[in-house]
Amino acid sequence: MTDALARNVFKALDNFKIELPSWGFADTGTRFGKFFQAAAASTVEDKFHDAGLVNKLTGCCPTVAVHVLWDFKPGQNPKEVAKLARKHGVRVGSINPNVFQDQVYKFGSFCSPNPKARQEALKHALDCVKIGKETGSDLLSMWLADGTNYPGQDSILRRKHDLEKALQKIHAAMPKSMTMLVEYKPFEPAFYHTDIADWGMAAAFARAAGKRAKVLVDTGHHLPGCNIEHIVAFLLDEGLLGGFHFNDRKYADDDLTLGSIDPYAVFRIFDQIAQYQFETGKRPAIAYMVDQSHNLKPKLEAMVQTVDEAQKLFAKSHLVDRKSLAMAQKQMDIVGAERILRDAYETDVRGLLAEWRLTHDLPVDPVAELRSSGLIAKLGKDRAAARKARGEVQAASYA
Ligand code: PSV
Ligand code: MN
Repeated sequence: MTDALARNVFKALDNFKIELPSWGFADTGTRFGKFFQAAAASTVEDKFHDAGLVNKLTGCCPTVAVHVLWDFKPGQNPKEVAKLARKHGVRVGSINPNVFQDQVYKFGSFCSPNPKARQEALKHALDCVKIGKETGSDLLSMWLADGTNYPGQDSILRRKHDLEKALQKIHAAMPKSMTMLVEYKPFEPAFYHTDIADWGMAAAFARAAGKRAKVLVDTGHHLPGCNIEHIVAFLLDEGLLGGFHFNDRKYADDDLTLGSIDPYAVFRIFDQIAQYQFETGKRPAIAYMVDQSHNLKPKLEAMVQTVDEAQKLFAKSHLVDRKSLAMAQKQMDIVGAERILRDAYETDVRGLLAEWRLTHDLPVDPVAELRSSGLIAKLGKDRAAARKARGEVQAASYA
């Protein structure tokens, strides 16, 4: 590898920041059960502590996504939460309204046939805009659980119109510095139709909302076989790619570690972004965020593993010989073009990444560093004691 190429990868890595989800550090489960971990975060400060630790180990996770109902106490001054984040060397990142948990949202939020639910959802989203202003966040991440379970259950058109109106109001309340991200999901928790089922609907809703609304691509939210990198290239060209929620899935959205099932697919996503930058010279702001709640893997290890994996696949995408690729494409040399992509993908970048880490005073293998540190066991003991002192009971964990 030439020095120039290595420098190019280093520069790309310097600018590659990944946001961690506060909810990825707390005890979570599936709808069938919850398996507890002694070291799981139980307070918002624990979550920032853990995110701060991942940031220290990897050097690329300065912000933490917050889920408003889970991370802010009613009436709490949001500035206090922002201060807690700073105490642990991180900042509050995207603000995630929660319009799916309360009883009033039984039939949806912005799309509900119940006007009370629509009003509550709007009020909550507007409060989230305020929280964003006070915490210094510039991202409002909109995911709705809205949808129906049965044909005929509700008017799909009425739901669409109500959602458009709500998004416009929220967008109008946002400061100029804020971007709204519109996330889509083909199913779950609604199983007949979801109101924002795919990227095309998310794009249409974003356009209807206003100029500062873009699409959020959660890598796990696609039907099997979907060509996600094509979606990414298309959205980039439309100026509508806002960001990602990283995770992987084998069948449906199941929060698996990014790249654990199909690393080549993740590489191809990064490749389309690098290709777009090469062809247009533009550097669009893209929010790279993790959205994984591990209920079996130790949460901190899984998070560091995810970041490491993302950096590897990202680095590989910056090894693609873009000029030769353009030539092969012009000559309609399919095998030649594919071999150029595969060459980059098959390059072992672990040495390169280790060098980049050394230049930033970071551990060369952050997963190994965490695993050998004994930190997770220590946190488990400390947090068990803290929970006991607070009178909280966590079911005995298996491991
Ligand atoms: C929904 O499945 C989702 O992907 C949304 O981004 C939520 O905010 C997140 O997971 C946590 O529930
Ligand atoms: Mn998501």
